[in-house]
Amino acid sequence: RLPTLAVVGATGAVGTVMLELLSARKNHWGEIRLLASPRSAGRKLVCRGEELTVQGLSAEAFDGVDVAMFDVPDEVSAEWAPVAVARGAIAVDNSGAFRMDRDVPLVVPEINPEQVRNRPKGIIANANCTTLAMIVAIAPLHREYALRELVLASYQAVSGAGQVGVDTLHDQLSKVAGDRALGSRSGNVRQAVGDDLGPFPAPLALNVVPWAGSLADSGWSSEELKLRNETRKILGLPDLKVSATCVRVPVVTGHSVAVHAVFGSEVDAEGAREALRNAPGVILVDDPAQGEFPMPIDAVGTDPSWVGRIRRSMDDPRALDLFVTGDNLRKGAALNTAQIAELLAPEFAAR
Ligand code: 2RA
Repeated sequence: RLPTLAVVGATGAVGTVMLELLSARKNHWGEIRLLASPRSAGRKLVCRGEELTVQGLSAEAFDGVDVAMFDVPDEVSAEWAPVAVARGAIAVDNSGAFRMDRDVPLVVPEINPEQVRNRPKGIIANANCTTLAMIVAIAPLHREYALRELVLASYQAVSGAGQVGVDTLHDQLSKVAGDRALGSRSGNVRQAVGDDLGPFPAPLALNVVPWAGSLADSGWSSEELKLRNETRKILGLPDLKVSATCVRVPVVTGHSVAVHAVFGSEVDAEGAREALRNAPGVILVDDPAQGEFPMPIDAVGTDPSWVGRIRRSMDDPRALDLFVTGDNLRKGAALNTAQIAELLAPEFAAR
């Protein structure tokens, strides 16, 4: 039989992309049930060409559900994923609530698909969008050269902060548009943008902000720690050295990462390109002479991680520098969740 799928958080930024993906991908599902906060209950959304009515989140709403995807804030997942499991579902969670739990696998289908079977809590976690953009490109290089260290700088789109992030950037851009004096004198961009900074600590229009997430120990941001911890867990390298600086940039969709990767063996740029050409979930775009680079304006709306600017370090024959871009709402969120759920669907065929 075809399993029943619940999409929790169906009306959010990631949920919206999820409905598009479920409509476009090969169908694995019988009933699809859309769940959201009570204030969205009753809204009508289209999925697989069918109009569906959003139901309010409740324990009973999970009755008969085989797989429940969660695209909601951490605290909502922390409360409701165990409820879904208690009602008989497998939960696939896109929040940060369970990612580092020892009893919850952190799955990227191109890298560790077998781990979906190892789920003592009935929960499988999806990685953070910045980790996902980078890791699909790093894993094939790790297999080739044995990764030892990563030094990362992210360039994160405002949609990572949800629809409110997107609205904030557009509002700010309309306030600064056309004023050619802006940016040439300290303070005037702040004045033009005004006090409404949305979810960001500083204006994003005509600016970059070296901050994403919340303050963690010793000045690191939560986003920087996620990159480190999740990369270690997914690659099974608990001692991997990772230093990251996460930066928010005025891009609507598409997280990018500049990567300096040090390996255990000598690397060469063409060998790295070859490994990436053959890797699942990766597209190689590396022809600077023709102006071909991985960029968010091209990667948005696509499934793979775009990789390019591949160079062997001039100072270390074991190190590569490269640039990766991926759609943070697709592979960074909805697509990876959908791929995990699809790995589970065959379990129900025999029931
Ligand atoms: C962000 N990574 O870009 C976060 C979203 N999960 O803000």
